[in-house]
Amino acid sequence: NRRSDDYTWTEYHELNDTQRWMQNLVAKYPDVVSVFVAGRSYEGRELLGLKINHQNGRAGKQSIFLEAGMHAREWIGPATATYFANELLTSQQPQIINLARSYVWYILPHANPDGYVYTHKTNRMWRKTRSPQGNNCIGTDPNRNWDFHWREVGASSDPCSESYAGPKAFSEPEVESLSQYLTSLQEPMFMYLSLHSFSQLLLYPYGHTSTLPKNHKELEQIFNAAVGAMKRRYGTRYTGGNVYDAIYPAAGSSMDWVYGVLNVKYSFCYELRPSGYSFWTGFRLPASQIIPTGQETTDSLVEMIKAAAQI
Ligand code: ING
Ligand code: ZN
Repeated sequence: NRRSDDYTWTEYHELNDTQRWMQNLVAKYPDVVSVFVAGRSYEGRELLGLKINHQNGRAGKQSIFLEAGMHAREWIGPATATYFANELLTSQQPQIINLARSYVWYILPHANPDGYVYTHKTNRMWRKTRSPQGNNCIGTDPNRNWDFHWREVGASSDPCSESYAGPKAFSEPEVESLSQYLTSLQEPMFMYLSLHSFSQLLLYPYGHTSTLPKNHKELEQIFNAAVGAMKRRYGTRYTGGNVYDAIYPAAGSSMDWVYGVLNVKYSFCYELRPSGYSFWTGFRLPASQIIPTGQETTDSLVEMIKAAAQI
């Protein structure tokens, strides 16, 4: 299939290209790949994702859900999600082949498609959704809109704020429908992963309190394996920990909701490359770094999942 082979990781893609790439993968790997629609955005776009499920793999598999693109301007997230999906489908490495066959994979590259389109067409620095709110301001922060300790801390009630939590929990169709979709999945969920950028951090719950989650010892063990593997290939250094202490108080994220409400024991969020604090350059990671980021993040995910499976 020529068109799906045209898709590359040497540039950032528009939403339509990535959605077409996903549809082409179904044609290319009909026994393994299907697409799912986890709802629709405010402007009516599909929340389109890839399901990778090897029928000849193990019986009674658990799922791993990888979400990216919740924040529109964080372009390296979707690029890394599709890179990783491509690895699961094409890698010859035994560890990755094993990973692809051992779980049912759900990969959602664009959890906020309206925002992503807006960053291509109008404002590269857009973060939120695109639904009209009060005071003539647009958008809710979808990573403050989940119904778990909603708006308690680190989330704004000002519709013009970049971290506006929305008028109520699950006010955003993207967030509400994704939560419904997650609830509806048949397989028990082994792990939930959320890709953001930037700062090179690996985060785990919670964002609403400094009290550590019940299985924090396990989470720290998995964290150490994942951060160690991230450094192996290019020396890329990650830090992190629980959201509240490692970055800032932030209630209402997808990671915390999946952990706290769906009771998924292993829920993590990567803040991908680059390191540093420059607002202006941080979201504009050069396209030449997509592949290295994809490689090291794949290394990290392999070790993360291996460490979690050994617990
Ligand atoms: N950072 C995340 C944010 O939503 C985060 C940090 C991750 C908060 C997980 C809560 C839970 O603010 C970026 N860059 O978006
Ligand atoms: Zn983000």
